[in-house]
This record gives sequence, C-alpha cells and structure tokens, in this order.
Amino acid sequence: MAQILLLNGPNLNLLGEREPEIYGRTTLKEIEARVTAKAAGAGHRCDCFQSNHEGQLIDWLHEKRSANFLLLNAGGLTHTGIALRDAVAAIDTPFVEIHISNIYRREPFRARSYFSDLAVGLIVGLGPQGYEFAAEFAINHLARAGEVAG
Ligand code: CA2
Repeated sequence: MAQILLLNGPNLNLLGEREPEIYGRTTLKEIEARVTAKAAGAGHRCDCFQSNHEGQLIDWLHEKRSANFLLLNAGGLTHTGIALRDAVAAIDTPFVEIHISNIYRREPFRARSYFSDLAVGLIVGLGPQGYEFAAEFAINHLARAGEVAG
C-alpha cells in the first residue's frame, strides 16, 4: 500500500461555493472523497489537507515526507510561494501540479508557477475532474515504480 497526498492551498476551501464559472460546482470535500476512493480502489491510502496558511502547508508536508506521491494545487501560492516550493523540493516526493482553471488563459501573472519545473507533470484547465485524472496518473506511476523496484 502506497501513501498518496492531496494538498490544496489558499482559498480552495471555497470550491463549489464561489465563482462556479471559473472553478465549477464541486466542493473540496467531494474532490477529496473521489480521490480517496480512487486511491483506495487501487489499494492505496490518501491523506488530504487544505490550508490558507503557507506555514501550515509546509509543516504538513514535512510531517508526510515519507509519502510516495503528491497531488498539489498550491492555489495562489503557485505564483508566489518560494517557501512552499522549497518544501516540495526538499521532501523529494514525485508530484503532479493541478490547476482547475487554465492558468495560461487568465491574467499574465498566473502563467508563472514556482512548481512546474519540479513536477512530474501538470493538469491544467480540466476543472475539478483534473484531480481524478491526477489520481489515476499517480496510481499508474506507483504501479510502474513498483514493477521497476520489484
Ligand atoms: O485554477 C486553479 O486551480 C488555481 O490554482 C486556483 C487558485 C488561483 O490563484 C490559481 O491561479 C489557479 C485560486 C483558488 C481560489 O479558489 C477559489 C475557489 C472558489 C471560489 C473562490 C476562489
């Protein structure tokens, strides 16, 4: 059994409640439940966390540093969060960067990410379903890593 992490940054607790035209109508609780169910279906555990505070996100990642895969939507910290980037780099856990909206079709400041160059890959602009695609990728990635290790 592998451990998958789902980490969401600032304001993503508001999913499904505000700005549905940009972020959809699915709540974060629903996303967490769907990703956890997908992980469980493949025999893996999923730990979920959201915070509006960069330090709390960093502390949680430090605690979970032995995890096998990370699904990360850093919210607005994507474009500003050097300390969170350093934490992600330090724990050495492979990760997929997720954005619900297409950050390349929005304000120019959203096109810069402090995480993309460290990520295995990105899922951008596919709505809340992007989290489920990322979970499927993580499961396949872990299976491939297991084959290599085994
Ligand atoms: O598209 C994404 O997933 C973002 O990471 C969301 C961040 C934004 O700063 C990034 O540029 C792109 C913002 C999250 C705000 O979340 C809300 C959700 C519902 C209602 C209001 C805000």
